[in-house]
Amino acid sequence: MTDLCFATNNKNKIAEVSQMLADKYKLLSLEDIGCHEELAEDQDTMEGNSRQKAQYVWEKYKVNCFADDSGLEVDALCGAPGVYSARYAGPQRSDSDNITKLLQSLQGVENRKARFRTSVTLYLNGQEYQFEGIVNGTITHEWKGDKGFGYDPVFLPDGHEQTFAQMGAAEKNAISHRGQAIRKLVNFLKAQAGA
Ligand code: ITT
Repeated sequence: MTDLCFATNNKNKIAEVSQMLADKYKLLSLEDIGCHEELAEDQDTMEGNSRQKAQYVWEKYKVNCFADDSGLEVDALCGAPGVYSARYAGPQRSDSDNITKLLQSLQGVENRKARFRTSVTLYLNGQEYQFEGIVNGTITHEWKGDKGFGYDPVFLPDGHEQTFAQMGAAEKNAISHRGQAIRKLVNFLKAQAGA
């Protein structure tokens, strides 16, 4: 089994991906590799941020690793909040403040098209690979549902009648930006491992 670090402190993300990699890779957390510092993510694109985190871990710890970064891009807001999605309404990183600000910004706006995007960067034996996942949808006028996190209560994916916050985790993962990017990563890793 090959060791592979997921450069995140989010335990839910690690559990989810760990299952998908089955017995080919042993998934390690930042804690597992002795990395206790906060990883910088101060680039102005999601690709830049996922690269920054993965590159840092590879260069400092010499462990194969990957990192992700996601955000919501709203057409009528010229792609905002994008890479700044977590702090859209301020440094407190409050999901409800972010949604309130988003709905206010879109008050009276007819074009409600938006997409969630995830960038994943993998460092495998010093080589860099990037994977992307996108899900298109619209921003609703009201909050619907109480599952998930972030902007889920106001994001209605195209072709569906429920917001992400009304869906179960498995249903959301099957279509979500993060689910798509992680599946691309997993398929690539399985091919590398000769699965
Ligand atoms: P880590 O960097 O610690 O992994 P994070 O909260 O910054 O956690 P992301 O980079 O994945 O998570 O996403 C940045 C923000 O984009 C997140 O705080 C949400 O506001 C929003 N977001 C990303 N994915 C989302 C999703 O699936 N549903 C709702 N909002 C999401």
